[in-house]
Amino acid sequence: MAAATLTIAQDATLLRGFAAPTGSLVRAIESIAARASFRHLTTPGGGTMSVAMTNCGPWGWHSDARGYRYVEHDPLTGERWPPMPAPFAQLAAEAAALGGFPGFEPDACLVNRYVPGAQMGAHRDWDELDKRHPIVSVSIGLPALFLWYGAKRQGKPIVTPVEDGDVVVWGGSARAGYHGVRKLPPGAHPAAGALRYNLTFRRAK
Ligand code: MD3
Ligand code: FE
Repeated sequence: MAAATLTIAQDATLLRGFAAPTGSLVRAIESIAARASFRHLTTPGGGTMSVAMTNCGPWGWHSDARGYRYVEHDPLTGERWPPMPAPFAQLAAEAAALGGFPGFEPDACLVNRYVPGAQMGAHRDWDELDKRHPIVSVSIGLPALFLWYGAKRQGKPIVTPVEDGDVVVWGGSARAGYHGVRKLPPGAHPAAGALRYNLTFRRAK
């Protein structure tokens, strides 16, 4: 059970420590990455993302010169993405229910890996078919600052510190919100070393 729940914005809930301890999640991520390597995707605009990504589950998020989309096969290997571990799906469903979204069955889990200096600019998650489903985000390893911009991509964000084991559930009126992650400061974490991971669970299709 989460130690505390905090409302970041309407329909955006932070469940502090809900996924702790995270050692087993880190080991599961390492075994996913052994089959589907972390890679730095290119954006349609020609840039390269500072966050390295891989996926597990039936659908994986992908970006290249052609655009953003979900794909069933890892473009690096041609193989299906590694299966979503049952504890991942269960964690996402339990968190979603606590955040007010019962019955969440994710079919995609994007795994983000941040080294110090990596960041994610303001964007919204908009490649999923049915925006009525929430998104669940699990923070692992080094602490970071979530940035919440809301309806517009510009302006001053609400800044929320997130730590190892914290889970954010957002849907409803927050589903269309712009958000990002501030440039990761250096540090060391017992489970994840000098890294931050984020699991982002979505219903893609
Ligand atoms: C909801 N990744 O992969 S938290 C993504 O930490 C992505 O790697 C983030 O955004 C990450 O598309 C996951 C996203 C987030 C940030 C701030 C928020 C969600 C928020 C503030 C309020 C509510
Ligand atoms: Fe996002």
